[in-house]
Amino acid sequence: MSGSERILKAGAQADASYPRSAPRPGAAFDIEAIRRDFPILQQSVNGHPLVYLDNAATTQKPKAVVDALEHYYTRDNANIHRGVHELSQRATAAYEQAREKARSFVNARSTAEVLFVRSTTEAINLIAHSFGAARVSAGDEILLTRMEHHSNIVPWQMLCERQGARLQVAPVNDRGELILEDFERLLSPKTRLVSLVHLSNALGTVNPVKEIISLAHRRGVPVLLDGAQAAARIPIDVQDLDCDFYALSGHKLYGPTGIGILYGKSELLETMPPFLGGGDMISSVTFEKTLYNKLPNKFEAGTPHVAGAVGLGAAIDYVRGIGIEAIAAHEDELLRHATEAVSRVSGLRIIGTAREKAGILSFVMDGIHPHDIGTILDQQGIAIRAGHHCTQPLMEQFGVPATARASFGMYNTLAEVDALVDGLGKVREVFA
Ligand code: C6P
Repeated sequence: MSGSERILKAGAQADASYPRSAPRPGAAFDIEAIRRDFPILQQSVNGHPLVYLDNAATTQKPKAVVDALEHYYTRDNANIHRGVHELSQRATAAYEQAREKARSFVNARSTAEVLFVRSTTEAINLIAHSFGAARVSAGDEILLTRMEHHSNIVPWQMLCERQGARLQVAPVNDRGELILEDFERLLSPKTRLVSLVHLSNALGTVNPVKEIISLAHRRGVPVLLDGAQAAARIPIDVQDLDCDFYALSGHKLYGPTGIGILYGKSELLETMPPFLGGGDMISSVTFEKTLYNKLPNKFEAGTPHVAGAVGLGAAIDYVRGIGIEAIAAHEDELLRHATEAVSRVSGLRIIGTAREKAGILSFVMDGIHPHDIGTILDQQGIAIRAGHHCTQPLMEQFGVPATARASFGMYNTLAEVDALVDGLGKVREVFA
């Protein structure tokens, strides 16, 4: 039994009274009903109905999530795992119930393998520190790919500096696909870990992660997947993937900011030292020696983001109510339609044309800076992102400093894609 399961069983039962405005599993994909669940979408921006196409940066939150946060703060708020009083028992139960939802969402074997963290960024830093300290020495190698987000580059560079290890980087081709033969060639007896993105935030490429994991495991190398973009678009089954670590951020999964999930195989987490020291991660402390708590608490020092976990639990309920497969199919249709339509805009080049793509469309326009594209679209109420998307090495490969990026969510419509394409026509006119 994990530390948190023990605490929950000794304490209050999970509160069944949390608001449940999530749709029923299996309900038909009703885009208008979904849109009504997101209050923020019902507004005008710069005199136009808001068209929110910046979902890779962060998603909007359904009312179910906002209600769960309100319910928690107006009824249950207390510190967890500590108090004997009613509110603390309720808050603990709500937090651990959210952990069980997270476990089920990624299909981990046990809640002991599911850590709450702040974000994908924190999850990767945790592994770089903790796994890095236990398993990486001078001369060892960490294998990444060229399409990584800075969050999956910088922590490894910092680790390499600390330990005297080296980064290896697997290349991508001109479509933005990982070159598997090169990846395989770079797996060496010195490789201690492979860390790669499941779904690229800058290109939309979906990596063949199962194949990659099996290549790495044949050489005894564990694999961390950065699932920041995949979590809301691809069903995750960590047991089927057999990945060793999986990181995701709640705010990209229709949940709150400041909360994320790190899955890790218990046999690895058990052998890794804690990341942060403090309250809740110990079983006993003397000035001579500290004994650490069981998993997952060993990796959750201090008061966690209880409300964030509760909100993320509500987001998971909501997303599962709609169905990840249904969301993926809807976003595929939006992406297909958008790809065809923008291809007719003169002077527009799509960056990232992988055969396996999801949810994200990056592009540049001849002679127009992506920031200007973003600004002119904003004047029409259309929110996209322009920049390097924290993937500067990838931008360098494509010979651009930045791209414009439209990224889809479950509530976007084909009409919104058409509004984007019309908007790009106006961008062209302004710069004609
Ligand atoms: N990408 C975007 O593309 P945090 O900030 O920790 O929640 O997520 C970091 C992160 C890690 N990996 C990938 C693949 C990501 O896309 C992101 C965040 C955002 O707009 C912000 S740069």
